[in-house]
Amino acid sequence: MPSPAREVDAATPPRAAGELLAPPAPHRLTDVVPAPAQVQPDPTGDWVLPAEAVIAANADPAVLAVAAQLAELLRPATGYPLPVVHAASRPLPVADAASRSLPVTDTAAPVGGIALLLDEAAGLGAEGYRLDVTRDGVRLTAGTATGLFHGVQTLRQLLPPAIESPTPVTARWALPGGTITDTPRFPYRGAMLDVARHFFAVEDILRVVDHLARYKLNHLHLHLTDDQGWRIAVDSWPRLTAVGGATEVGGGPGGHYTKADYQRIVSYAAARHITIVPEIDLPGHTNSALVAYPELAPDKIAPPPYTGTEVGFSYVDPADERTYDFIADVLGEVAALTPGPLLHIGGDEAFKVKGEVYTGFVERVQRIVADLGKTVVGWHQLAPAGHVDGRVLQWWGTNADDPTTADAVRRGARLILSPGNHAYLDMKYAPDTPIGHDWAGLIDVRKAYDWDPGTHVSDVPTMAVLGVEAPLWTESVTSLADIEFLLLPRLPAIAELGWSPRATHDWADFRDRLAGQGPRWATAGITFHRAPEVPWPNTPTIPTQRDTTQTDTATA
Ligand code: TNX
Repeated sequence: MPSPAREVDAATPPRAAGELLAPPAPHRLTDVVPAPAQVQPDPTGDWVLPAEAVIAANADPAVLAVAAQLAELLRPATGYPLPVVHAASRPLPVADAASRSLPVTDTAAPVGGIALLLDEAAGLGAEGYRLDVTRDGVRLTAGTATGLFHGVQTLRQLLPPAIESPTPVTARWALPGGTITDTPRFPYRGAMLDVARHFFAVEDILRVVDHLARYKLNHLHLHLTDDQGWRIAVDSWPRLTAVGGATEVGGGPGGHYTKADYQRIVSYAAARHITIVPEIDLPGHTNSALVAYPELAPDKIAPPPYTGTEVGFSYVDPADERTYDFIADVLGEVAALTPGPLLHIGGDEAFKVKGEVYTGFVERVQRIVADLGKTVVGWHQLAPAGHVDGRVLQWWGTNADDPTTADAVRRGARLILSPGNHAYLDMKYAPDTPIGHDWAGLIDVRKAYDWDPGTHVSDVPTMAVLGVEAPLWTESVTSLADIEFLLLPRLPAIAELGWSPRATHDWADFRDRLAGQGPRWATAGITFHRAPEVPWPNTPTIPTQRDTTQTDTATA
């Protein structure tokens, strides 16, 4: 497994004195992933973040929270105090005493600072933002705090990669001048993590949330249950986790999330403008539930726990009313913990529940979800079942000619696109990739990038496409480093398909912008795959410890 590329490249010659004196040009305004909708560079507007900069924000709690997040992103590497102040005039009651003595400006766009401003009339929609970098400072404008949050991710990428350093470094914190106006192509942009095949600690999930946030993804789908383990606490059926949660692929100890754990994930994600989509996979992929509650099994006999990687053998009894009590209880408790509107009921690979028995089962479960006030999502195997308001199908096929799904769309379903041969993050990059599958083919970065969610499935109009999702199944994935290795650099490719206008689609351009992310990941200590088709910079940026004899103005 490649480890983060942090080692110092001993072969690099010392830089010439002239090179050190000449300030490096800031990044180009276009060096952003996902590609922004509109970029108007203004070379006369380059700006360098000064040590005394303030972050001014509207006196709206959600905006102030984004301002605080921006400050937290910039403080470790810069070592600057970056106090958050009201854009109006008054300083905030910040705990940090040093910040109270700093001058507070009266203007909405303080000279020498960064302003975060809500402007509902700016026409930027639910998630868009505008970023203006001028010689006087930076102004981020959006109609929502979510838009400002996405703008902060752009701002972060426009600073030198050393901004990712967890400790102070000496750098010229330059931003390229100009204006970015940016809104997403699709409203749903997500990733999925299978925590059932292997269990992952809450901290690992929070770190995945951070990776999603960087690339403006807004949904994290958690595959919470499968044959090998049940991962979410359900008070009314406690053996699901006590018994069903104690296994995983390969015979490891498994684990589960308490309700408090799950709520921690939900609120951490919400603070990053990401919605959790919980999945309870039904009627198949249920061996762990059957081990815990044999009454749900068709033969009422507890199967042995399963720690292999086959699929399609287990199912809850669709002919027993007790099964629907179970489902109503489980979905009720999960819905109550989940503020987001979507509830995923799986539906895939239930090979032993066929025809009308399957569609009848799905229709009943869809009604249970609707009665809970949630919108149902399921894998596209749900397609033949009757429509229910708002229903969303997650398409994971590899043959885009799928009349059954197209027909469900005609009956009102919307689609999330996760084509197995482009978006599946558990597929190997190349034959020698040490982990992952290849049943849907090999997926290198170009394969992940070169498709169009808007036109991918035959006879499905772009209007019916809610967005994209990159699933990561974890049969062969056992650590956070494994997760990151498969996620990066393919997740940004899927993120760009979900966010950027189709007109920006260009492999050569994407490849070059993606290459610029490598030094950021390396500096932040994030594992990634050095995909050979991406021109990664030869020398990863090595954060140098801040030289305290050198002042910021000397380097600026
Ligand atoms: C198919 S994709 C599955 C999963 C496996 C995955 C492995 C889908 C809805 N079902 O159960 O983990 O393949 O790639």
